[in-house]
Formats: sequence, structure tokens, C-alpha cells
Amino acid sequence: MFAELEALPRESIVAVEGKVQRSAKANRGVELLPEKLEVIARSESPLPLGVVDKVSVELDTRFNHRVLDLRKPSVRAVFRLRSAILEGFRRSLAGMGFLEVETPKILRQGAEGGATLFPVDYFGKPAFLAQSPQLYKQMLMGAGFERVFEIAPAFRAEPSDTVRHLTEFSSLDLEMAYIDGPEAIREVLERAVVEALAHARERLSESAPEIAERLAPPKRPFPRIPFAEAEGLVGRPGATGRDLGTEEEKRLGEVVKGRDGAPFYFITDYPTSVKASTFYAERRPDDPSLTGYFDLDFDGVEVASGGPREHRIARLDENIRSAGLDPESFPAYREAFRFGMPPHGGFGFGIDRFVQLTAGLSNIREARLFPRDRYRLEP
Ligand code: AMO
Repeated sequence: MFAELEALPRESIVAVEGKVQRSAKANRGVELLPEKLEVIARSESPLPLGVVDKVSVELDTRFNHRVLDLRKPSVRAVFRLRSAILEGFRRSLAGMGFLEVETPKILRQGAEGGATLFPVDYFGKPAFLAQSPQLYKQMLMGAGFERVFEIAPAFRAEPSDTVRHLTEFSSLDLEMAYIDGPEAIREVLERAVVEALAHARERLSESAPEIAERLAPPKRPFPRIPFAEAEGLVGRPGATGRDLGTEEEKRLGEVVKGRDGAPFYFITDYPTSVKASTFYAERRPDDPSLTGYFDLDFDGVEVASGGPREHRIARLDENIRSAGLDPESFPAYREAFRFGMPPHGGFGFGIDRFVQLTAGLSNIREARLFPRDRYRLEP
């Protein structure tokens, strides 16, 4: 029987029957004396990717053979963490009275800029994959749902090959009505982050203590840093009308960690000039050169962005026009504003980036089972 076992290629699946007895030498204190062996599934050999060897393998090779790669317990642990985090967000948001919804992913028009739209041939008519549920979650505010969230795929034709962009990612989107400025949205977001981390920590404390340890829930409230102050903190001239770049975000993360010891912080009061193409963002009533928009950053990386929306149709039309678009090309969206739309706002939160950062992964692709990027459509 041993000879037969030794000849079997690694990763084959076998059923062994026999006597179990205590053994001081065995890893778990018990050993099995085999009496009957059945080969359930014989593996081919050689393996394209080692499962138990300690050699480090290129990411590309790992993703080419992802099913074998996922057999490694440390790789599979990322998805236990991911599942626990998602469960934590769902519980937290349900606890705050949010309804989970699903909106269409094949759309007539985008909301986040034409450059990253994926076209679809929809029975001969042009359509696009959803870059975000933005317009639909806002329409639901006009439909009388006061608090909704969605966790769903978002698609962006991102040509850039970076460690934090995918062409298909999971977005946690939230929208809430009858708000009085951005603070109400930020409070929901920071509470959801803290509660999701606390839930994941508890959930994994026995089954994966080495991951649970990493999940110390941060203190609330997170620091709030106005955009203009952030520009100063990273040492660049103010009022450039440009968003912070990757390197500037990283520097800000280091400064805030040193100053406040906080891994999570909000960058608030985004200038209108930086959000010019975000037509649905409300310009601040007291100072139209600013919006109430904010980003949530985690260790120098943006994980969420959002703010109060423009709910008055005349101003919305103006914003759409100044973004270089035609209001008439958004008939269904505009209709939701024509018959009584409450003030509202929300955010979009990148699940994959959050899992990447909490698991300490160097590449966002490792946070997805079967990642999609500019070059990868398989597996
Ligand atoms: P935004 O475009 O900033 O906002 O996206 C929100 C969050 O989604 C994540 N994200 C990505 N993750 C992986 N790969 C990508 N290509 C990618 N693009 C974005 C980031 C980001 O912070 N409609 C607004 C949200 C709102 O205002 O409610 C939006 O989509 O973590």
C-alpha cells in the first residue's frame, strides 16, 4: 500500500480506511494505520505549480494556475478574510437601517467618465458595462428608499497597470436621503468600517488567529483633513485644481500616521475644480468653489469616495453641461429628480483594495479569486 501511495502523484485525492491511534511522533498526536486505499482522483504530473513547496512563484504563473494556487492555505485564507469582512459590512449596514439592493450592470450610459467605459453590443444597440451604480442608487432616493447599499461588480476599462486597479472590482455603494451635509455620510462610513473589522476579527479569531491579529479596529472618529490642508501637508502649492497623485497620497498617509497615529482618515472639502467631471456632486451652498466631497484613505491609499449630491434639477443640468455632457442623454436619471427628490448623498467603497490592505497584500489582484486586468481574461 505504501508503494502504491508513493507512486501516486502529489495532489491526488485518496480515501484511506484504517485504525486511528495515539502517537507522540505524529503532528496532531494521532496516526492512521491504513488498511484500505482508494484513489478517488489521480492528479496529472508534473504539477504546473507547486502547492506545498516553499519556492516563490511569479504572480502571473500563480494566476495562470489559480485553482492550484488557491490550494495553498495562506492563499485561501485571504478569501476567508474577504468573506468575513463582507459579512461584517452587511451586518453593520443592516443594523443602521440600510436595505441591500441590486441595480443593472448593462447600461445605456456611464457616470464616471467616458474613458473607462466597456462597450457592449446589446442586440445591435450600443450599451456599456456599469462603472458604478451611481445613477441608479440616486434614482432609488427618488423612489422613496431612504437608505440603500449594494455590493456588486463594477467594470472599468483601466488601461493603467497598477497594483491597485482592476478592470472588474467589487464596489460597496451606499446612498442615504434627508441628509444635512457630508458629516452624516462620513459617520455611517467610519462606523461600517470599524464594525466590519471588529466582526471579521471575531469571526476569524479561532480559525485563523494570525489574520485576526491584524484586524485591530481603528478608533472613531477618524481624522478629517480638508483638501487644502492636505496639499500643504504633502508640500505642494495649493489650488492646483488637481487631485492628489499616488505618491502624494502615500506621503500624506505617512504624515497622518506620524501626527495622529491613525491608519484611516478622511480628506474633506474637495474643490469643485477637482470634481468638475463629477456632475452629480453638489457644489457647496456657502462656497461654490468647494464641494462636500471626501475620500477615505487607508495607509495612504484611497479606499472610498463620496459626498452630498446635487438634488435640484436645474443645478444638476448645469453641472452636466459644464462636464461637457448633454442632460437630455440622461432621461431616466433626470426623471427621478423631476417629481420630488430629497437631499441625499453616499459613497463608493472599493472592497478589493480594502481586502488587499487589511491582508497586507502587495497587489490588489491577490484579493480576488480570478482577477481581471488589461491583459488577463483567463482563468
Ligand atoms: P470612485 O470612482 O472614486 O467613485 O470609486 C470608488 C472606489 O472604488 C474603488 N475603485 C477601484 N478599485 C479597483 N480597481 C479600480 N479600477 C477601481 N476604481 C475605483 C476605489 C475607489 O475609492 N460613484 C462614485 C462613488 C460615489 O460618489 O458614491 C465612484 O465610483 O476604492
